[in-house]
Amino acid sequence: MRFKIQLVFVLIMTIFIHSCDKPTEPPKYNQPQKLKLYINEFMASNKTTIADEKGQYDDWVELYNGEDTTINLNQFYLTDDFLKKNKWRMPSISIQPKRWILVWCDEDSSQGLLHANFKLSAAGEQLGIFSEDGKVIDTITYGPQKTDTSYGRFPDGAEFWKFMIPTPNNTNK
Ligand SMILES: [Ca+2]
Ligand SMILES: [Ca+2]
Repeated sequence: MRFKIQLVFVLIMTIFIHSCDKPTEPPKYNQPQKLKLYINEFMASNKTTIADEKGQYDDWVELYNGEDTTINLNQFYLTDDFLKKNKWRMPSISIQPKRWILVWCDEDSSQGLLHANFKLSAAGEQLGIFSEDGKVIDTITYGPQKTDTSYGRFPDGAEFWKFMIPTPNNTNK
């Protein structure tokens, strides 16, 4: 009888200790889905690939909407410095589902809404999209770049990055 009681006690303690060991994770269904807005492709050294509205071969970043719904960019910031998450507030322009948009990185906002206030360093640097409250939407830290070769995700929105034949405003190849 005493043995049985001891056994039950040990069992209860084992279950208790085991349940204490488990890290407390929020239930899966409760986790917010990350917004599928991506830095999809960029060119930090553009000599002949594509010119902006003023005929200038400036740096560019292609964003991609991987969602099934339209995303308005006006609630997000684009930056080349993770310490300045709100460097450039994006304009009130929408990206259709599974489509792209080009942002010129030419430090010349007088040329249009999609002209950021920074350029890209071909030697390598950071690029990030942040929300109004500073949450990470997407980031990349890249190394040295090649002229007229872009660097992008393949396929669109994927984890994998590679140097590629440029496809501004189109699906990555
Ligand atoms: Ca320009
Ligand atoms: Ca592309």
